[in-house]
Amino acid sequence: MASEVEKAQTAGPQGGDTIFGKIVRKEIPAKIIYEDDDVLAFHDVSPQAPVHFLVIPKRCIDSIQNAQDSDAALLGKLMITVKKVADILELKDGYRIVINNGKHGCQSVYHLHLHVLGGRQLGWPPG
Ligand code: TR5
Repeated sequence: MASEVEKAQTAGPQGGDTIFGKIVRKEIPAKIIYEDDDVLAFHDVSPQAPVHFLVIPKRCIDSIQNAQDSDAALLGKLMITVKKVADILELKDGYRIVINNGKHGCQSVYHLHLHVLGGRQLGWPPG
């Protein structure tokens, strides 16, 4: 199976629909932790830490680079959702929030998502 770096070499916007759109529409299953009208949080299928979940807007913004001024409230809500879900999962000792953007950022799914990683001591700097 291709690594995330390999996938990111060829990935790109897919006309606003991706595998995450299918998760939002419940066409494919995901381990959902939290959802409301605007956002969805679910466990990453290939966790890179004991806790690794994704927070996405239900409306597809393909990448942070293509976010608009009018998306500001929704972007803020994504951050607040991270905090809520971290409380639900009792990540009391901290966690990391990551947004991969574009090829060099290693983005493979072009539906904006915040990675949240925790449950162990993370290293720095990332690769
Ligand atoms: O590389 P970026 O930042 O785009 O991250 C994409 C993330 O989506 C990776 O961490 C993948 O493991 C994750 N991913 C990919 C799929 C998937 C998923 N997480 C939950 N459920 C998933 N399904 C059902 N299908 C995927 N292809």
